[in-house]
Amino acid sequence: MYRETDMKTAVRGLYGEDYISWEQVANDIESMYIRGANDIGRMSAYALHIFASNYEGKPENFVHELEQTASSLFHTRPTAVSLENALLFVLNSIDPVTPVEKMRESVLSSVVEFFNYATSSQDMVARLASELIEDGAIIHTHCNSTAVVRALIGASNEGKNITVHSTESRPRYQGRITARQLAGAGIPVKMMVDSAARLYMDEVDVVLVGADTITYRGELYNKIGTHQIALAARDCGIPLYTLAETFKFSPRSKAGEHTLIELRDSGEVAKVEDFAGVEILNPSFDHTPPELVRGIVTEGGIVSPENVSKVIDEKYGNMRTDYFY
Ligand code: RI2
Repeated sequence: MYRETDMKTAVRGLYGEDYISWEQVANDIESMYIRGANDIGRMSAYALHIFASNYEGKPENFVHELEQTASSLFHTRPTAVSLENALLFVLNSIDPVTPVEKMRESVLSSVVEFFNYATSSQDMVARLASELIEDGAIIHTHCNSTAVVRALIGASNEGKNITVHSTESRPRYQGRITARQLAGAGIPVKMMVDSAARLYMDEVDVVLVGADTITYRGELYNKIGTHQIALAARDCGIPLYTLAETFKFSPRSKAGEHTLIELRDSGEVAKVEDFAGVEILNPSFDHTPPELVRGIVTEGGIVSPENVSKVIDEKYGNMRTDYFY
């Protein structure tokens, strides 16, 4: 578990960087140097740790400037609710009528608490998901979910002989990261272009994917291409599970708030100058309906899509969640 005193060391160990400003963290999240829903949650919280540690402004401005900083971080990647929930966790930790030093301490301690919670919940999700994987299974995964990679390596380390199909996940090719990570752990991997998923789905026993946001009605927002893989899985009668720590559940979606799908720069897809007159679309995520999701593996166990609302009500019922709207 991390302590307040070793947060900087922890972050250096995870990302190889010494972050001296919250803006540096925001830039690295936006550029996807820091990526993955769990990581961007932890690091957006850590950005508030840097803000609070360095704050030298007027005491009466602390809350406003903290909220402004959180809002800037919120807009770096709008789809993964892990980022928003991390910021909400910290913002809800302060009592604005207490002295600024007390509020600063609340921010610092809540960041450490969130960091530890995000770490331990990913451990549990990976462990529970590895139990879904049978010896001899072929598993399809998409993009690069740390929770999924850890579950697969865990199953392999338990002696299960598995093979993984990994779709490379254009345009940023996070599925290639997955392929290298699993091959490096000695797991047989077959990597393919995204559009090959259906052709090989007949060989697959189970699909495991990560999650960026799970909505109140159990809809899954994940890397672009996930919905098509879910349709292919249903076509073949194969279950799809998503691995999602509960800070990837969206309290805002209870009010029917639509989850924004991040549209990234067209230049990630192709050289724009080579396609005069062509609109190049680059949505980073899509949304998979709950009926295509067999279960959501959380740190508290497997949740069915229809029960997500209960988890959100229990977890977020007493939190203020309207800071950014
Ligand atoms: P973990 C990633 O998004 C993928 O969509 C992945 O499924 C999800 O975050 C969850 O990742 P991006 O950051 O939290 O690559 O399981 O855009 O690592």
